Amino acid sequence: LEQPYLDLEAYVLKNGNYKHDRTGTGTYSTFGYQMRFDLAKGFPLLTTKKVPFGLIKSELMWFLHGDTNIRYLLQHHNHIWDEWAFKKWIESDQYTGPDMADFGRRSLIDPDFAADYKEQKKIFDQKILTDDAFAETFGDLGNVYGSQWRAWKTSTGGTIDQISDVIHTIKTNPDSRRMIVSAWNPEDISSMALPPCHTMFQFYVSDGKLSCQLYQRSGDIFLGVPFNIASYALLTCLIAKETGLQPGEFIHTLGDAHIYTNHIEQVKTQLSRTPREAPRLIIASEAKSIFDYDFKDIRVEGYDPYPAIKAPVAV
Ligand code: THF
Repeated sequence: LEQPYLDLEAYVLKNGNYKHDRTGTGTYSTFGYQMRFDLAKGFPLLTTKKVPFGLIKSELMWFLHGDTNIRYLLQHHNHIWDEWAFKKWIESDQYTGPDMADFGRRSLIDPDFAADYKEQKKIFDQKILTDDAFAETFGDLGNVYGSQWRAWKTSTGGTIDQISDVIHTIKTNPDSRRMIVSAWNPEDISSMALPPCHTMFQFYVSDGKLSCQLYQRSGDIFLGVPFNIASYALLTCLIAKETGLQPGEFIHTLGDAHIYTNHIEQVKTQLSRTPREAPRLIIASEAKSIFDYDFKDIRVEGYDPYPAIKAPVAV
């Protein structure tokens, strides 16, 4: 099931163009690439390295609740968005600690700095969890996915709940060719720390099956893309259940698909492994709606991955 992903890694290793990037790390990249995953054959959580499904679940719940504050993620021991909030904090005039400029890159090359960073990050996380006013100011990432999905701002001062609307259309007019959710709001881009990577997605119903295609403008192949595949596969399965359909395909279309230069060895390790059988997704209870799932209601069964492969995240 994960072969299309391994093919992508191999393709970019072989054919990627060297490119400088925003983060100063450097990447090998290709432009325009598509993968297809048949969700009837299993759940596309990679087996060639351990991918933490719990983090994927809490991130998706966070989006679906329309939440944009990392406090929820921290409460669920999920740190994948920390760097973006931390950046806002250290760049503010309220921050008086040691200089943390360019912390992502410096912590990779300077062990003393890395220790300071870890300490400041711990203080920051603790303040987000315990200080309401602080969390409100520095934990919020602005108009990221949760807000665009559930409360897109209109020019007349209202909001649009794109997720509820698309579920309604799937139920009432499944042949529609307009079942689209957009996270890309041109008005907000200039004020965002990280403009949305998952730009828009579209649903398609045929033969009692629900498919989803994502257009992702930029994909960090080693770290981000495995999360993205599992996350949208989970979203598709949840919406299929909610609308009385079977899961169909997840189609992942990438714009700039890149491997960071400091992930090359990790990619080679992963490609040396033989994929195992994909796990199955279990959605236990009948939640009232897709917005009401409890953590323990959603799990994977039969997941037997190779060990995790550590890699630094570019900020
Ligand atoms: N920034 C970069 N450089 N890559 C991304 O994929 C990315 N994201 C989100 C926001 N900024 C990004 C966050 N998604 C990990 C996974 C997904 C992320 C961010 C980080 C990560 O580090 N995963 C580790 C495990 C982490 C853990 O166990 O805590 C891994 O090995 O998979 C685009 O979605």
